[in-house]
Amino acid sequence: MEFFEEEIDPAGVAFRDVLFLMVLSLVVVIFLLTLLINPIEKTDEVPMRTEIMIEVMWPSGTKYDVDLWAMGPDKTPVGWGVFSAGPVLNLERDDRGMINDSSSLNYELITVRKREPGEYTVNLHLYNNFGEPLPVPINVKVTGKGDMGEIYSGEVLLERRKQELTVVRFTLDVDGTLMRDTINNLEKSILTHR
Ligand SMILES: [Ca+2]
Repeated sequence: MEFFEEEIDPAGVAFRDVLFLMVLSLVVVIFLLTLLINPIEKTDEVPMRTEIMIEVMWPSGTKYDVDLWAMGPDKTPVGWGVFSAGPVLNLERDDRGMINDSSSLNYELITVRKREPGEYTVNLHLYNNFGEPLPVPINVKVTGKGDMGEIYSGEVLLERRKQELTVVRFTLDVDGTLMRDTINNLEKSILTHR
């Protein structure tokens, strides 16, 4: 019976309430301290300068819907529907051929705004050729700022609808310097990472 009495003892209940409030306060204080120590990164701190430009262009006035896709060291694909990955990659312009397009220019652009160390992959995807003849020739240019200069420039062919093609891969070292001997075009799918 002693145990039962203790259960309904108002002093014991009050003590538990106080203890609960103390623990709750401690949790709140720890949470606030964590926020102060690790402030949430504000989006306006994303550097707006372009470090690397990835440009693609295909015949003007045609209906092909080509998609440019890129992936940086954080492994988040950037392309149609996924416009930016962290502060690093950003799809600045998507072109859907003739759809919603008052210009006959077919051009897409992804920029890299921060020289994050690691590997970058640049792929093309022929979303739809809309009856236009295949293959479609596409001009790709990857240009780095300053001493980095031209990373890739050339023409590639997409031969069938839904084809994904790796155009170029390159790696930046810990200082953000381009490692020229890493430039290659070994196939690596980005779309499978979506
Ligand atoms: Ca497109």
